[in-house]
Amino acid sequence: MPERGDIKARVVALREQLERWNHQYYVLDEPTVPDQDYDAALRELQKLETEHPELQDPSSPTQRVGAAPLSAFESVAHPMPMLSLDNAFSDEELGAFLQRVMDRLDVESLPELVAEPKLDGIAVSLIYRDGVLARAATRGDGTHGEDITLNVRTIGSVPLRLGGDACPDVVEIRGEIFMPRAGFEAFNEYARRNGEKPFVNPRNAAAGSLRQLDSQITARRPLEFCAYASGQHPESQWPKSHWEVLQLFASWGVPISRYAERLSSLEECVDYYQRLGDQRDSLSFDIDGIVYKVNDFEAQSKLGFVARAPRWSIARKFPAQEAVTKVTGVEFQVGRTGAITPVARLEPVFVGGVTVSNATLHNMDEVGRLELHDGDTVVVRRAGDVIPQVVSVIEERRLPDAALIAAPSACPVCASAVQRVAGEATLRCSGGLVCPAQLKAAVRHFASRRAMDIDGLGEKLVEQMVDTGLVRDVADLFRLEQRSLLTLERMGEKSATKLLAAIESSRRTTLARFIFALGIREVGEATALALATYFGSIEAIRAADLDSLLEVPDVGPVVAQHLRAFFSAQANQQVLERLLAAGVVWPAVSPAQNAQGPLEGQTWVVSGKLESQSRDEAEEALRALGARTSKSVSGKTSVLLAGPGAGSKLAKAESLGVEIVDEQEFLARLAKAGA
Ligand code: 9MJ
Repeated sequence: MPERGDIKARVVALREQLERWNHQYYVLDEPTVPDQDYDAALRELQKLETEHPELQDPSSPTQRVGAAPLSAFESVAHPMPMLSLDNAFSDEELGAFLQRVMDRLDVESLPELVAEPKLDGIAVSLIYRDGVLARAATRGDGTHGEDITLNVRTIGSVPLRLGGDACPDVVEIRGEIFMPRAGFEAFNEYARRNGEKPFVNPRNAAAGSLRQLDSQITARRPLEFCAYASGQHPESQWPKSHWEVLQLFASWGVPISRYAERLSSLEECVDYYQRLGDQRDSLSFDIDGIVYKVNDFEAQSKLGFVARAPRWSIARKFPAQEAVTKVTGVEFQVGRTGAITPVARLEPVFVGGVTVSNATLHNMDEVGRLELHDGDTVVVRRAGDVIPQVVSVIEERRLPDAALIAAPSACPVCASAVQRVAGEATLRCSGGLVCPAQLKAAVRHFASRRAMDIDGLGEKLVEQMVDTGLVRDVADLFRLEQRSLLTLERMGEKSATKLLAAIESSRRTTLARFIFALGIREVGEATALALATYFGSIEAIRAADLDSLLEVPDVGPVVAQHLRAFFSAQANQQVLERLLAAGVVWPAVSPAQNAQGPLEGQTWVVSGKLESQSRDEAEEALRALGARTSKSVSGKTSVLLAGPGAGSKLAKAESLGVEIVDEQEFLARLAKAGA
């Protein structure tokens, strides 16, 4: 039986170890131990605390899993009011604010400012007593908020104990709790699959997660914290500026924004706004503007407050990503695989920096969940380059006799029966390539840049070719003649000659591109590449049975079924024969069955925004070539693929001397590896 003192020492050591790992994982974004080691240490600590209740402690990492549910949140007073910010909606308004600052301070030149992204989450106050998180509260009305300590304890990036050498007896740290976009998407995907209502946006998701009386629910939500201000703090030995406070927080292990910068002119402020605005879409979290703050505390107190906003700070807002408009109708579009997508036609509305007149409704489940009626007033969201979406309906504004939007029973394009696979939300037209909509989409895909790359075969042209019956399947493209092309509208001799030359040169392709171009369900570029690398020939892929298809990295049972279904359909076999007879060729690929992928042994990290594909797709392509992929840069990383906005991962890779490649180089390497 170990001594009680030994047990206590072990408990303390485990807590320190777990908090250190937590900080490395959540704050520094640099995991240092495998999940199993973390879980094993946590379980050991949980066991010791259960066996020795006298050693339990509210700041123990075991508390991060949540506590017993509350019946209500308590109202708590803020030691100092929590302020909101005034807004500026143009450079002129920002300039006027800066001028007022100079006038009030009676100075000729602008004092130093700190600029930081304005996080779109929930403002909170964290009070630490003797370095231990003692209370967390929402902003509420600014003077009183709700005590959400148990919920906030579950958030991994909130230190339960401040690190560093000296921390004050009492200090209040203020900041934002938010849900990163990836966590929001994953959470909503999970909610949709389980028939729960998805959240409208990451901000609502963060608010909803913090509002849980059961902190074990909050513990399962992907929330993060970022500090941006102090509240109550000791008078002596306190920093003289906002910037220094941020550095002090960081030295205690509290996450701060890595985008904060010190600026000293209107030009620099405008430039910062533009730079962050350009990065806005590729950030991993939502921001709705830039906050500028006078850095020096003495200047701040000279400036003081008006109403509930400080005179030393302003929020310059970005264009709103949500707007309210009316649905004028719902159209059902038929995609390449027959999937029928409901699209809302909207009264044009300016949102996310552009005028939007259509928004996706995803599928009929989503329409059902929204209970969308004709003419409904809705909230539309357009974040980044994501397709605009209808996120919610304002029921109070529904017209009295509006009709509920119903699913079509026949394909709106070819009138074939509509099918719905059990367990799938998608409606599908059963017409296959008899359906002009599916055929058009198949031809467009076949000709697209990353497939057969037929230059000049645009959407309008494909439309005409299918409507006039010139093209009945993709193989017909290789039988087009100058004479028949000239019958199409707006097609002159010159364009026809050019198009025929483009079709001619597209015959020489790669096996991977050809497989991708066939448009087999769920066979994207990465899977096509994996199939080409593994089998080496179209004959081998056609002939492969389910078992051998499942041997291919990247191919699971669903994809294997789609492949078998595609290659066993007689119509597809005929098209394939005709394509090969038309002289589609590619350089021989030596089959890699049983051999290693060309990137075997390498670990890649993908970061920042890519032009040609999403990060997930790039990772998939790398894995198909045998590489390992990881989310964080470490000594084990072989190559970092860095797009714009790669940020801290780029800095880390540079400091570790990890090879860094841009997207162009990445595509060149994929091509060399047989893509
Ligand atoms: C946000 N939301 O990111 C402040 N904020 O400072 C930042 N909010 C703030 N600062 C004083 N970065 C009051 C609010």
